[in-house]
Amino acid sequence: MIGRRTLIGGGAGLLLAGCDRVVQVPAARRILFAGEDMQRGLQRALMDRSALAPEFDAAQRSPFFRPNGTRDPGTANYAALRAGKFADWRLTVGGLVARPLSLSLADLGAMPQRAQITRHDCVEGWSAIAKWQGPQLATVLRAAGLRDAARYVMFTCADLYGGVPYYETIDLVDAFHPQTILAWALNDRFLPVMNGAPCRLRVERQLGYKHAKYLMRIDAIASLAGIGQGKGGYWEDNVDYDWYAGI
Ligand SMILES: Nc1nc2c(c(=O)[nH]1)N[C@H]1C(S)=C(S)[C@@H](COP(=O)(O)O)O[C@H]1N2
Ligand SMILES: [Mo]
Repeated sequence: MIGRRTLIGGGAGLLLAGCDRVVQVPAARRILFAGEDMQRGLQRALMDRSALAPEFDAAQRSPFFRPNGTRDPGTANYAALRAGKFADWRLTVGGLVARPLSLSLADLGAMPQRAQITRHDCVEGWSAIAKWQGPQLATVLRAAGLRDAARYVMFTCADLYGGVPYYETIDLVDAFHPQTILAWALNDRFLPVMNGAPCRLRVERQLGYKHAKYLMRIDAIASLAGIGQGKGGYWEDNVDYDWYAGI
């Protein structure tokens, strides 16, 4: 097992040891923090990414879980699925998997469930606490069987931004994190349309924009390079949000 000590024993350890002095030398600081990739890599190396996000009591839930971003995808396809109470909705699981899947809401509900009361933090500066329920993403990925080359999981949504479906990606550490679920229930009811019906990602160690709503496809992929502008998500590609939005 690679522990925190092993990780900071490498390049990051040097940084930490000389931390006070290093940040006072502008040239050294520029070099050390030159690449955004390096900064992000350092943050990820120092974080215990398997740690659980805090969970709360039922009484601590927010009275209302406000929607943000798309409140209704509004496409003809989504309107038809919605009119049929999502009986015809299927979640396609493909890409670098051994067994592609097509899952109905009933299929998701029949899998082992995880329920969690967590706090959602939006980068725009609001938070809300709610209960989410659904199968762990890990369960679905194991059922599909990731191929060796898989490194990331991509989510494709029903809503369009500039004609293109909202998309997001996470790495396999977050994909297999125990609190990463495909939520179909919010506070013990089916997801409201404004919050991503019929199914949305909850990836509790990351900021709100990573929690893709209106899921249509999940694909195991080898790299972010071929998607959008290559930064791994709609906001990452278009507004410069960080790909790794760990909290
Ligand atoms: N498909 C899709 N997913 C999305 C968004 C969106 O516009 N479309 N907005 C994101 C943002 S910025 C946040 S904060 C949360 C908001 O979730 P909520 O609408 O349930 O509050 O969804 C995220 N997932
Ligand atoms: Mo957000």
